[in-house]
Amino acid sequence: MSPDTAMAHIDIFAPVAEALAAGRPVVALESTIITHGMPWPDNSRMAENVERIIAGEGATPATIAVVDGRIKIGLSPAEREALAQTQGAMKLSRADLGFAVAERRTGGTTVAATMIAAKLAGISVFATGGIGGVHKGAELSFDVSADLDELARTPVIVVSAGAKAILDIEKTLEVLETRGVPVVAYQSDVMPAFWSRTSPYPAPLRLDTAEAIAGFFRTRLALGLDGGMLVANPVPEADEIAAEAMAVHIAAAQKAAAEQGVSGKTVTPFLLQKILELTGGESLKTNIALVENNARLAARIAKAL
Ligand code: PSU
Ligand code: MN
Repeated sequence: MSPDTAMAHIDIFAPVAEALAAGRPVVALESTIITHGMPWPDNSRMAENVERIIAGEGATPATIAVVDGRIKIGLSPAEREALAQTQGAMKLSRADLGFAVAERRTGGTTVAATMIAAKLAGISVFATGGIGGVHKGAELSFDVSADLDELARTPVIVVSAGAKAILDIEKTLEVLETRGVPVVAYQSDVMPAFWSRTSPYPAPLRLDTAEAIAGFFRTRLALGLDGGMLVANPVPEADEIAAEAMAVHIAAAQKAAAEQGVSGKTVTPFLLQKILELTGGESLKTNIALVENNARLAARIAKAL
């Protein structure tokens, strides 16, 4: 049998390969947000804008996905558009990334799977919307995202707007602390709550510049502390939805999910879609704004590294 190495399954888009070879800053982007997080054509426009923002900051964007069994590190505009319109794409995490490769499937990579792929390609900074975490009611459902374990084991900086407010933010912070994952709020003393800038929960750590975040990451590597770190970047004020308003919609979406018996991987996409309907599209506008905001900060961190 010929040796079957990771690189045999990976295609690095030429501009990304060039940037990596030259040691220029690269920012990874996930694709579950494209395949499962937003409807077409907003998902496509979002994906394009986010790449443009990263390029505008002087870094190279690398949207990561699995297409017909190939792990793509960076997509061409045509590939990105095709993915945005793919029906029935898988939602890939650590458990099924290898399955999609072996079975030549197509899927969006979650935070966990994107971290794995970014690390294989030598990319240290990754921008998303919100990470997965501990779901409300997890004491009964055991629904805890694999994103949290991945943050604990894979050395990538994940720039997010916190944990999605559909989650139990307090329990999510507890699990991250247990697993030794640093959670750094950017220019804030409290954890942001995805669509809202604030939550009742104090930020475990705070840093105010991209340089300081890069310095912290380097120090952890020097100390041999493995695993990644989570940066929580509050959505811009102009785009936020007040936490009290969101709480009503989140509760209604959760009730609908329970009534319809939604479970497992479909929970997060179901809740996001329901909340989009309940807010008349406002939640989607905010979601797009916060991803763009995270992309900007991620590019600055990548440059500082
Ligand atoms: N952020 C968004 N929209 C999304 C997601 C994040 O703004 O759809 C995705 C991410 O890919 C994250 C996943 O990893 O939701 C979490 O899913 P789960 O709760 O099933 O682990
Ligand atoms: Mn889950």
